[in-house]
Amino acid sequence: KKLTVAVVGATGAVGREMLKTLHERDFPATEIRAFASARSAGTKVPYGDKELTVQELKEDVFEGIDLAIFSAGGSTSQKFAPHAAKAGCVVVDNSAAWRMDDRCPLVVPEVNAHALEGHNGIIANPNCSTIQMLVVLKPLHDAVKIKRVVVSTYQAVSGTGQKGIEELERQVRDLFNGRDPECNTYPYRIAFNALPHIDVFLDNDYTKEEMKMVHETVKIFEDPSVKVTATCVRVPVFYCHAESVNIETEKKLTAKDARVMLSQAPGVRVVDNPRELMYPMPSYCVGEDETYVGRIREDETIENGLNLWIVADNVRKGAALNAVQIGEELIKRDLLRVTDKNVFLK
Ligand code: A2P
Ligand code: 11C
Repeated sequence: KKLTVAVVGATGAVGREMLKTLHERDFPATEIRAFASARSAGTKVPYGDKELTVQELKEDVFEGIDLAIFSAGGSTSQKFAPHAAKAGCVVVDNSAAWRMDDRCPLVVPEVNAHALEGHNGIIANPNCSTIQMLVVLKPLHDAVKIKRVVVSTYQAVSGTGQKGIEELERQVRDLFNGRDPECNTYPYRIAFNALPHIDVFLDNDYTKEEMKMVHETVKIFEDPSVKVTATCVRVPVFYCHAESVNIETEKKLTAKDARVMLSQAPGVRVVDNPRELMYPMPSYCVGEDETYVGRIREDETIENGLNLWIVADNVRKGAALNAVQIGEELIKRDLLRVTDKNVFLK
């Protein structure tokens, strides 16, 4: 059966990983098309051992495409996703543009795949730091009900895309060569530094990245009673976000039971053996599909609480892989169609 898939933003850090993931997982596409801005039209991007010629994204390109996976920034998604849906093409969007829109499911397949039922053509991929946290917290929430989450993140520069990766590389090279590093992407040097600032500051003095973790958790868990407070920090790591997560639960769960529960959870890998110095780290998790968790300890300051250390490849499970898994789930559930094509373009 014919199945045409498009990757929008195919020249970017996430777009390239999307093409790699589609190929590696044998996604049942009969044709793959790559789109980016006019700047890169005509250039090539790898797909397995072949290359695809990048086409310019325009409003009318979606005719005949069944699924488009977008990772080309919020404004591109805002503008083009409704045209895709109108043409009958289902969009899985990796930007923040549609996440909190009531018409769009926000999905982590291991957590809330059921939310795909009744989609209207645009499905949102959550923020990377939310995805990895919830893959781990979901089984705990189901078992002992999480009341409150306190999270601090250690986020890789690839979260900013290709330009974040280039900035860290260039600044490290400059510093080792005695040059003053220029700051183009972040307001301060990221090399050998830590910036408590990801995305823009909001009126409440939190950053937008921090508030994404708050609001997306409630939407994905379908549970407004879960309180989340976050501090998001950019660190000089290329790939993989790490998170220190403290949870307070309604019922008691020992660290030992949490380890057993998490070792059976879909998409989760427990690496937690302090005596052997075994714990997850970005260097350990690059290129991996699973979300890693370790340092599981009971919080000794409250009745029912746990501390966890969660690491995942932000470009993979945090973006490309989660989006491709949504595509797989849409096929499995026979949902790769747009019932009402006019929901987003009136
Ligand atoms: P291009 O390479 O042509 O600029 P990253 O997140 O790594 O910065 O990548 C962003 C991706 O989004 C790139 O593939 C980029 O394409 C694409 N992109 C940015 N703006 C647009 C646009 N207006 N239309 C289509 N693609 C865009
Ligand atoms: C980062 N989490 O690490 C961001 C990247 O809302 O999709 C993804 C931003 C978003 O910078």
